[in-house]
Amino acid sequence: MALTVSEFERAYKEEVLQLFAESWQTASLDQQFAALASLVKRYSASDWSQTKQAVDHNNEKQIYYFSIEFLPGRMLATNLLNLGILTTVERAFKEMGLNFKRVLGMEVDPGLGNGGLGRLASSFLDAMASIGINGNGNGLRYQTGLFKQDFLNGYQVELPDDWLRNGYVWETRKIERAVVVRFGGEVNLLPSADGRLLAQYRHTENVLAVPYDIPQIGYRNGHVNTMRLWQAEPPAMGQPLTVAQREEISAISQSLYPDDSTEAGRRLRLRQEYFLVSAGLQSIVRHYRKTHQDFTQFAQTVAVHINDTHPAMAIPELMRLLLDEVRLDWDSAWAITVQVMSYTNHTLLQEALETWSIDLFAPLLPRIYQIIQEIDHRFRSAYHDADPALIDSIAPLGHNMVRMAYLAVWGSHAVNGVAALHTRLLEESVLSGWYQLVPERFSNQTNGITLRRWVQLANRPLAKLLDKTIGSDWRRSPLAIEALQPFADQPKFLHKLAAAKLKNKRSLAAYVKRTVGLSIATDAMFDVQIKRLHAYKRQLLHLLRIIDQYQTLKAGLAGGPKYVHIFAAKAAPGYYYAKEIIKAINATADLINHDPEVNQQLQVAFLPNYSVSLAERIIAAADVSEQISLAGKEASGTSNMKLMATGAVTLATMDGANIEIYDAVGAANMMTFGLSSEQVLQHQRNFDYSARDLFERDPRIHRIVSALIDGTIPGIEVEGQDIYQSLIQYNDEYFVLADLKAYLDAGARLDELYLRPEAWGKMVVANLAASGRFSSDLTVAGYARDIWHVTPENQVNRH
Ligand code: 26Y
Repeated sequence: MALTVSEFERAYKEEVLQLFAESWQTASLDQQFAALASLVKRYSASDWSQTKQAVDHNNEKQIYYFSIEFLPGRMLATNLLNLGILTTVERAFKEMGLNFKRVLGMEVDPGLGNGGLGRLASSFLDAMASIGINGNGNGLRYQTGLFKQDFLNGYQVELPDDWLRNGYVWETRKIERAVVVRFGGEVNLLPSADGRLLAQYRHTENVLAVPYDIPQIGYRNGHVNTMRLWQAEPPAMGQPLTVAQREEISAISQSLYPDDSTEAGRRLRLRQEYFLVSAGLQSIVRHYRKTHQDFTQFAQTVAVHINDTHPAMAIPELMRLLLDEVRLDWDSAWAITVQVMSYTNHTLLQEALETWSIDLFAPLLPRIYQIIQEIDHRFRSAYHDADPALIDSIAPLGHNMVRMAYLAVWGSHAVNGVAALHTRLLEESVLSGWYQLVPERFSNQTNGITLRRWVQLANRPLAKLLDKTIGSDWRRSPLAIEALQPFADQPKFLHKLAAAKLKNKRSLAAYVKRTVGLSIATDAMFDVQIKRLHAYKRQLLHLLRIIDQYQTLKAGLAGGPKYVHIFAAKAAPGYYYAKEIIKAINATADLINHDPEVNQQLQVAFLPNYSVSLAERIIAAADVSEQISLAGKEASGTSNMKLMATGAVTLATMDGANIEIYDAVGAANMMTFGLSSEQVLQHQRNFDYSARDLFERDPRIHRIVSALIDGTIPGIEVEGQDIYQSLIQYNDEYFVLADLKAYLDAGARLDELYLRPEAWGKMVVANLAASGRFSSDLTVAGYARDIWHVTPENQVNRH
């Protein structure tokens, strides 16, 4: 939008006055934030309304991205950038003598997700708006988000995230769009006038689903989509409810499950999933009916995307609506459902594949269960010629279980994994039966990231340098950053690049000082591992390298570059082993940071409360990106992309999207090591891996691992023992010791390169130049083409 500095200033001052009866000079930071955000909302309102009108008017297809998690991050800077008024507003704030950065920092960072899957969902919403497709989010408005993490004596403590305390400026409550979601009770199928059975419900628990809409502004294209979050409330009318009943209802959208891989709190979780799906689909169907006579157009105008299996009940729920309310016959309803639905899988971990026991499921969702039984029955009949053992092993209903992934594949026309290796492993293992049956449904859609957020906003020094060096095309066309490649050989440019990095390191160092009181050396290599804490992600492997560096320094054998190791990671509250790793890292950090013999060369900072906004601070300052999961376990990873896109070099196993990064930058610009997923599989099949052998035979490994139990690291008597046992006694499920030697060697090679600034700079440039392909604009363009069958208004091409 067009806006001059003085126009903005006038509007802003008026906004402060109107909202708070306060002069702009005396307004608090909170008020400054609120006034600016409210103005931005106003600026986007007409585009928002026009986008919605155009959709209806032109009968355009809408994508609904159903996800139990969203991690949008702070939205003010993004919205200003996407409206095209960021620099104008910054200039105005400067003129007024106000601190723009601090105002941005007043915004809450909604933690409505655990990690990768939630952040991906939000990045897709940004991308859909930015490439100009009608794509809406459908999620839950959790009253409390993911816990805030603090450390007490090195242990993780979880604090509630009361993110709505001061209201959420971007949302609008749409009570007139509320729908009722029913749980429990009895369903009877009664004959009706049209000769078909009519589902009659009795004694159901009725929950009011109230939508809150949040605008999702596209990048400088006037396109504004909607993220809709549902809140559960007791219905205003009907039977009076007891306090306990009301609480049970509100509990549905009370809190996010702070768990991203293991099963937990089953019943409430199931209620959340159905609530999300039913509310979303009821509102879609209702909207469609307003503008259409019949359902012949439904699959051409609606696509529903299921983000992992948590919303997979969308399949039977859409069937329910089409059968019971629209009154279509089964075959027509099923044909529509399959055309509408598509499903992304995000995990290969067996324990994260969702199943529901029928004992729990059937009484809570009787009609949905009936429909799943029918789906299962018809699936089995459709394949009565096929191998019965195969069919039985992949049918939606298993032994007393609803198998959500299988239901999702059968009810969707498209299924995808999130990186090439992940998709291949899905086809070969987790979903191999399904791949045999319906191979045409499978495709790979490698994840992407919002480069605008990670580069344009979170790495301003780099962004400025890019503008000066190659012009600003890269801001709109991600692949245009390839033009940077020739500068890999220009020492002057490399110098500026290093200066930009140093600036980012200084900002991060100031933050670290402020928050944890540690002064980190800004002339050190910043070696970063940021992601959820999980055994398979192997933060332990990183810790063992740090112990090795410590022991080397203590033995008086210095030599490598100065190091600052930076961790950020939350562990699921019930994940005991992950919490032990946190304690072990913190204890090691404590030891190292306080030892004057080593702390000039080596430091460790574990920053509490990893979140989108903390990631924004860390990533721009990183030199090394640790992506060291056991091969075959990390579906994709996305911090790997964020880090390479902002000038870090990747130290990685051949896992997830690390492989695509490797393909993009080449062997010379990335450091890979360790077992391949095939080798891991082979060891698992042959039972020929012995961690104890490695420990006993390799003196270096022996020395490193012994530090966990011999008192080297004070304060981990229990944790050190447990971790040691997991490696030696229980044979190291994640092959940490198997990869340790290769990891240390790879690290040493990286050290040598780091000590040669030009060699390092070359690698950084190669990474930056190749980063464009990881833009989620391109990823989403792939979904649009292969899965949703819509054409973006703004053309973006991956190839
Ligand atoms: C069933 C339930 C407990 C559950 C809840 C959350 C299961 C899984 C999850 C979340 C999974 C997740 O975040 N997966 C990550 O998705 C990213 C985006 O595709 C990937 O980059 C990352 O490798 C994967 O671990």
